Amino acid sequence: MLTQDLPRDWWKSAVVYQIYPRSFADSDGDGIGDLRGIIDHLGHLEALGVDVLWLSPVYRSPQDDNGYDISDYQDVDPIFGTLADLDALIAAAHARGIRVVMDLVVNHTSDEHPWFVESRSSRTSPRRDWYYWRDEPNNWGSFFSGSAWEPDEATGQHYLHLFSRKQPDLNWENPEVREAVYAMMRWWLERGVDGFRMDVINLIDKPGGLPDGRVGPGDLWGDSFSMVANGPRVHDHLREMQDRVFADHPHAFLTVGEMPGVGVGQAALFTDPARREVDMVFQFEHVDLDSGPGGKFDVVPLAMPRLRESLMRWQVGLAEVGWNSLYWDNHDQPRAVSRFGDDDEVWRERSAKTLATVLHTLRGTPYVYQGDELGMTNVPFDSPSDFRDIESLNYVREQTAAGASFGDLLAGLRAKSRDNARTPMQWTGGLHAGFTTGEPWIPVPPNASRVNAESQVGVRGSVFEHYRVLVALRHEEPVVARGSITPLAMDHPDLWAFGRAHDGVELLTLAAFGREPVTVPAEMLQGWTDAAAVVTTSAGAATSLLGSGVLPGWEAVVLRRVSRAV
Ligand code: TEU
Repeated sequence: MLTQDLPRDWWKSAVVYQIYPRSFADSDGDGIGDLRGIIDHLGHLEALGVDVLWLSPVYRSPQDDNGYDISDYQDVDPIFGTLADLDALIAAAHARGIRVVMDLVVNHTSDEHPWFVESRSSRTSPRRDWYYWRDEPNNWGSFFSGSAWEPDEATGQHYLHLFSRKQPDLNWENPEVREAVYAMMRWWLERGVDGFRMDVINLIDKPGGLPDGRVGPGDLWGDSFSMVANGPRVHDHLREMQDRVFADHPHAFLTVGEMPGVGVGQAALFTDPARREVDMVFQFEHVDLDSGPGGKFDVVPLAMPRLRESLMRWQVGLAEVGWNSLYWDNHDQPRAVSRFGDDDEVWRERSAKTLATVLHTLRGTPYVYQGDELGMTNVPFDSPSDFRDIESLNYVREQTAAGASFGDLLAGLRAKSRDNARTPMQWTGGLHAGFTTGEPWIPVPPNASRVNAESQVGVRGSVFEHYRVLVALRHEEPVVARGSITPLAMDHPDLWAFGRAHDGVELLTLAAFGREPVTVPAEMLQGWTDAAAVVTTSAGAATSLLGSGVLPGWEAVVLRRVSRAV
């Protein structure tokens, strides 16, 4: 059962599990995941030991962007179930000691939301100024390809949509808009939710006059992103939100802001508890490192040292003030083991466990995206009909219209399409991986016969069991949640190493990135030879490390000792 007398920063020792409802578990055979399916599989989360369930959107939606286009914030879309089902999920999760964080998508609504329907009804509509209308569009491009402006014949003006044309942006300068959002959030808190993940919340403050964006070489549109990201009034809005929504509520909630383009400095401001804005942010630096000048689908090689440099700089940058969200992937990113690990079947499990070991012993709140705990991989997409995601489909349409062939685009899509993360959860090696008795809305990848929960839960040495050990470590060892962080061997090409220390306890995380064995510098292991290996990706790895100072390829070990100093 849940206790409510929590420390304000309870989430520092929490692990969050993200569910993408469309792809988690289908209970009614329509091929699309739903709330009853999640309720039926809460045991999986409880077995993992996670503390929080982050639910991607289940609100009423035309599903143009799979629910990130909301037409009613206070109702559940029938494909996912009913409001009663959601109440049942919240109650069932709470009964298992798991808190529920909802997705708050308020940079934009659906164009089918009554607010927008009224706003577009006439130029003099009382809700006209709830959105951005202009006679002439500026040159901004949408994040999903094409212009960020859609003409409206009826009123002869254009409206702004940074994402799809069915996702018009709300005008947060309008206090009525803000009050409507705060009322909706309070309504969900009354229903028992434990916090919010806030979608692109650092894009809500558009620059006055909406000036054109820079057009780089080969760009079809002006760069809207740098024009709208991290506007100065975002801080004001978040502080007002704290006052208007959370302040007089006895509970301690979790708030995380998704903030593409946020830097370390801004993140420290956004997550400084004294400023009361958000508890943590999702920053994008490490998930953009393999994006070339042509954008996310223009994939460039990414060696571990660049990835390490970025994440360790964020570790050090928020070590004194602020807090990191730790993630390798989510419903918008390709699968971590394929992108940052090695998804060749010989190395897949080891690299999945090694990636998890690094992430879960860093300083911050770790997020597990559904399927990570099984080592699920990217998908060998082949043809345009394999894709479902509006971002990928719009990209193909725009690029082929500009003369590219699908073949030219396939490598980038295989590596970076969001559909890689959206294939059905692989519960069993059976029909449709046990996800549905119907036809799945997106195909189950071919490796489901090998990569599935049934063959891992309770199986010693499996990726799932390794995640269970890591989650337990964060609960049992305060040094993981609260310890200082010391980057080590930052010049080593294949060794990711760092120290944690708290209250006389020290940890040393050592991870070999790559298939070749890694010899750990002897001076780094001085004083650790009789330490306990509290985490190891295999028994052999700990023996080899403590025996000869060598970490086998794609293996990791966490050593624990009590400080000499104490
Ligand atoms: O994502 C915002 C965002 O930055 C991503 O769209 C990102 O740019 C892109 O996926 C990287 O390829 C949030 C949600 O997580 C995403 O699912 C929605 O599509 C988007 O906002 C609009 O709501």
